[in-house]
Amino acid sequence: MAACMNWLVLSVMVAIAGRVLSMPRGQVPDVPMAEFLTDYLNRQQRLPLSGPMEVPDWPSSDVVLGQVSGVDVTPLNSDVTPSYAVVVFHRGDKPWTEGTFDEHNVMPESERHNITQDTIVVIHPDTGDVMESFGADMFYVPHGVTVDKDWNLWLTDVGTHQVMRIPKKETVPDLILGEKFVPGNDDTHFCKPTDVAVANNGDFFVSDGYCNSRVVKFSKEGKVIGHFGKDTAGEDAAPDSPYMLNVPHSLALVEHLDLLCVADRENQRVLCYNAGLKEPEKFGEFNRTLVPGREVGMPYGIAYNPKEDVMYVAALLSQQPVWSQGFSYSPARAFTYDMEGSYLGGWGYILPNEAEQGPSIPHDIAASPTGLDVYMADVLQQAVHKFTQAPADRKYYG
Ligand SMILES: [Ca+2]
Repeated sequence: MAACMNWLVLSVMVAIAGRVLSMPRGQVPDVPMAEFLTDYLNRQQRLPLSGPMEVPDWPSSDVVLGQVSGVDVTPLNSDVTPSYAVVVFHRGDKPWTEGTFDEHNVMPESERHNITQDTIVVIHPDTGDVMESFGADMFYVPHGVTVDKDWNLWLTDVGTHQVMRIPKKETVPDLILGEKFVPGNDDTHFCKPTDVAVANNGDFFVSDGYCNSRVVKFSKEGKVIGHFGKDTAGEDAAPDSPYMLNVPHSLALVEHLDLLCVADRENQRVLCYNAGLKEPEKFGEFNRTLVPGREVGMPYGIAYNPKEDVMYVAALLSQQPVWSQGFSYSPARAFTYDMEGSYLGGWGYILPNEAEQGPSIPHDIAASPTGLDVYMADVLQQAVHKFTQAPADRKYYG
């Protein structure tokens, strides 16, 4: 087993080293955070490389996406085929660029034209074909997508600073939170909200976001219950405090533990708090560190797999294969942790064909309700990837 894993690492390294070695010296990417990288490489050599393997040629070639910011899956329905579907949220022909916001986090008038393509694409988990698409002329800067147990879609638009709910089989929202184009930090305003997590009892949580540093809890009816989190850059900042956040970017609920886990992206850690579903008065109490600071880079997306009782973390170590110890090394983009915070392995390597297409940012991740498959959105590659643990589909690259 270990030999096989070493072979995998070597194959990936050699494949990408070959490409980078053929590049002019000036194009060889700089080593970011050299010390961190050495530690990272050591850990990857020490620990088993295990995790889902990428399924090639998924989705089908007729799936054309812009920047893919979000991915989630529908609940399981074993009575139909497929038993679940993959939902992707993307930015069509309108990427988030430097000019999208002014210095006050407001979209200038000149930027306020919404995306004319269907921003929500539902994909068949097996064939990779488009099953359905909608969401044209509704969104400005798509970000997070979450499907709840009743098949409602929860979407965040960082452009409008709003959170929307679209009911099952509908294409227009029945709930909109936040004031359109107006950033703020109170019960009726967000500032570039990133993600939503929905509990089985209907309570929901919003990570808010790029310019606020808080997580807000709402009742089923959309009434604010409470919030936690302060800005790391604030006056009373204590950078190591678990209550100081810097871009809470993704949420994952682990209901049987009554935990809400938060990808604290710029602090490069994943922390879990009491979700207050069983004991409401404890909402927001820090409970545990799942991924310690700087262990795997910036966590963009997190997803809990209840069948395996593990958390998947999509994180960015570097946008490029990195150069170290005479090799170009393509970092893993996804990691598995158990709920005690033990590192179980890295996976989701940038493959040579992807590396040729330019930088990669793993922006969101979702675990299938079967517990077998994992989907990862890559915002820069404008792609969604499928990974699987089903042995028959396993494929090693080299
Ligand atoms: Ca998501």
